[in-house]
This record gives sequence, C-alpha cells and structure tokens, in this order.
Amino acid sequence: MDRVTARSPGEPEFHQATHEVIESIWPVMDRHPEFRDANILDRIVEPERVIMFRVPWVDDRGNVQVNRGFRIEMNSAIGPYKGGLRFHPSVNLGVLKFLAFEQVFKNALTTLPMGGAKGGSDFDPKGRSDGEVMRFCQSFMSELYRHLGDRTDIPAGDIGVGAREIGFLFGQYKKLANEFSGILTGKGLEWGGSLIRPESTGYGIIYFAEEMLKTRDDSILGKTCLVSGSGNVAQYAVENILRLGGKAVTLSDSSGFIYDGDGISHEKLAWVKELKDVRRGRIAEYADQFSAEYYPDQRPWAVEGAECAFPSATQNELSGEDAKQLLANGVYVIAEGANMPSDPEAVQQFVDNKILFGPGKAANAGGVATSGLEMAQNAGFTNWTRDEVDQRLLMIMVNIHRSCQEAAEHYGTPGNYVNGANIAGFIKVADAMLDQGVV
Ligand code: NDP
Ligand code: 2IT
Repeated sequence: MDRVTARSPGEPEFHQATHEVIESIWPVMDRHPEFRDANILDRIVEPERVIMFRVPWVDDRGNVQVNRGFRIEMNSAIGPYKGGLRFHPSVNLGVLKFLAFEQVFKNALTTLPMGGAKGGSDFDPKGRSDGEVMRFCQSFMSELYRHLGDRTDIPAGDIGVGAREIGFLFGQYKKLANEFSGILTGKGLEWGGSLIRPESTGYGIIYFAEEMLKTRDDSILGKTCLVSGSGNVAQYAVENILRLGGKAVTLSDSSGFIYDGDGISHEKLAWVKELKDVRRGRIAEYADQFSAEYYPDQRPWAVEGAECAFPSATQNELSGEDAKQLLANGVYVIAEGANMPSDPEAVQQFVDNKILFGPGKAANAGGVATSGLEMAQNAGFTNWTRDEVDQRLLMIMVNIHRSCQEAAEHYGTPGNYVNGANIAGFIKVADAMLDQGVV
C-alpha cells in the first residue's frame, strides 16, 4: 500500500479500492508463493495503459469548451479491455483508476473472457442540449476510436452515459473507422444491442440478493427495500424487486431522496423512466406527482421499516454512520448496485455484524456480464430472445454467488462476500498473468 500511495498520490478512491483488495487477498499470497515470486501484486495495481486526451467542442452559444477524456486499460490477462464510460464533473484519473481496478475482478467473476478498463470525462451532461451532447461525444470518440476494437477494448455506459450517448459514440466510431463492429456494448436493439442489457445491472443485483437470502431459507418476497439513485441501475433494481414480490420505497438523485410508503409500482416506475431518461428532470418531482415525501440533500439510509438496501447511485454514498443507522433499523440484506458505494467503515460494520452484504464487484456484475453476452451475439451474427438472455444472466449471478461463497469458505471467512469476491476474482487473473509471463 505504501508503494501504491507513493506512486499514485492524490487518488484517494484508488487507494481505497486497492486497500480493500490487498487486505482480502493476503491469505492467498501466503498460500501461493508463486504469486509473490512473479510480483503479481505490484503488477496488478499498475494500469497496462492510461490514455488522457483533450476533448474540445462547441456549445450552442458558439463558445469553445474543453474537457478532459480518459481511458484506463487496466488489465488484459483474461480478455480484451472491457468497462464503462462515465461522464460526470467529478471524474478524474483517480476515480477512473479505482473503477478500472474494480472492473478487473468483477469481470473475472462473470466467468466470461473480459479484461478490465474504465474511461470517461469530466464533461457534465446536465442542462446540455442533445446537440451539445452529440458534439461532445463526437469529439471524445475522435481520439478514443484509435484505441478501440472488438478484440481490443470495448467500452459501455456508466454514470451519464446511456443509450443516447452510446448512439452518438457509435456513429462517430463507424464514420472514422469505416467499419461496423461491436466496439461498444449497450447498443440500440436495431444496431447490434442485446435484449436485457439495459435491465441487466439492476436485475442482477436483486438476483444476487435473492441468492444470499436463499442461504438463510429466505427471499425478497414481501420485503421492504431502500434504493438510492434513480438512473439505469436503480430503475431496474426496482423493477426486479417488484417482479420478485418485494416493495421498494425510496429513490434518490444528487439533490435528495423520495419516500413512498405505498411502494413504487410499475406505473410509477414507468413515470420515473420518462422523467429521468427523456425529460431529464429531478426526482423531487415524484413527490408532487404521487403525493410522496421528499427530503432534499439527504440519502435514504435513515428510513425505518426496511429489511434490504440497494445503494445504486455513486461511490462513498453510504458512510459508517449510515451503516450504524441501517443496522439499528433492522436492515440485514445489502447488495451494492453502484461501485464502492459503502465507505470502508460501513463495509467493516456490515461484515462484523454478519449481515448479507454483497459488494459491488459481485452484486452489480450482471451489467458487464450481459455486455459479454452482447459481444457473443455480435460475434455470432445472431440475437437471443429476452428470456434466453435473462436466464443466462440469472445463471451467471447464481454462479458468481457460489464462487464468492466457496472462496470465502476456502480461505476461512465463511459468509464474507467481500473476501470471497476479491479472492475468487484475483486468483483467476493472477493465474492468467502467471501463465503469460512478465508482460
Ligand atoms: P445513471 O447516470 O443512469 O444514474 C446515476 C444516478 O446516480 C442518478 O440518479 C444520479 O443523480 C445519481 N448520482 C450520480 N452521481 C451522484 C453523486 N455524486 N451524488 C449523488 N447522486 C449521484 O448511472 P447508472 O445507474 O448507470 O450508475 C449508477 C451506479 O452503478 C454507478 O456507481 C455505476 O458505476 C454503477 N454501475 C453501473 C452499471 C451499468 O451497467 N450502468 C454496471 C455496474 C455498476 P443525478 O441525476 O442527480 O446526477
Ligand atoms: O461498472 C460497470 O460494470 C459498468 N458500468 C458496465 C461495464 C460494461 O462494460 O458493461
């Protein structure tokens, strides 16, 4: 850790993510001297390649704007670089390195052949017209395209990058490369996308929670759930909670959260999708529309009467204090939809209290797994049905749950999904790196 912090100063999120993994895998290093001999640890925390570039574009008033673009190609030991793009003003090198690092282990857990990467920009799409977003995406891709390829690096969406942005990015790639190939996932259904990819991350975290509950002969049926965020992941988490007979009572955005004691129904959820994906409004409007409660500048973790929580907005949105509150209120199932939403103190409390805690790199892996299924369909020039993709997603989540469980047990911490996910992901990548020599 000293070497990581000295070599990458000022990247707190990256230090946080690496620290957690290094702690979990220490017993693995003790049992595998060959990993030490090959210095796998120092190699795995160093990105294989970092691309940083200027993204100039012209706004609607004719002013020239400049943003910064990034792609972190972290590790390609088990497959081509794979991971999303994030457009948000908080994006910087350290944030994307943490996300790329997590992605390496997450992708390994899916069992599909995908290495780890992440990219994005400090561009803020909020308040920007479709034309501005298009021009920004075109400028971003004008540099990124030379680094992509369906066997090289395949980005997808993340915060601020959804169907609209993927469309603009794909169009520009196709124009520059003069080639129609699957260099992005999350594509539109008419041009190479997969059914269920939009739903997959949200659906997957609820499937993962259901697997954790099964270990205690329990299920989501009849449970009350707190969900944060109101974007792609949160929306489809709510949809799957409904499908499995649970009740979601909260949603949030960066301005505050809503509480709906009657539960968020399919009809209300359809309204939220329109609000967020089409009108791009604030979640506060939900409270007016459906006579629900709105709490500005707060997160939903103090709400009473719930058994489950699904943080699905952003990193470090759930603190040690929030964790105390959740535990005191009787929440005993948590699956992370976002990447690293619980801070280290919160994670520690969940683990110490032996609740069912599914860390992001396991619980939210359904999104990238279904990206892998989209790549498989593209490679085979075929399309699978909705049910077929959903069934495969379910099986992948069941398998991820099982490998986390087995790794945690094998290394003496049964029920600890944090250790399980880190260890199972790490061993697969470390073995591949060992086989391939010092490259
Ligand atoms: P979206 O852009 O669709 O939605 C993001 C949501 O989180 C919005 O409600 C947004 O509110 C809120 N949010 C974003 N940043 C902040 C912040 N700094 N503080 C408070 N709220 C914030 O993104 P996704 O739903 O795709 O992503 C959500 C999380 O899930 C991220 O951590 C992402 O990395 C993770 N994830 C996404 C996957 C995917 O396939 N999309 C796969 C696996 C993980 P507002 O509108 O106000 O900004
Ligand atoms: O964090 C993630 O796993 C994603 N944003 C999805 C990545 C992908 O390539 O589908």
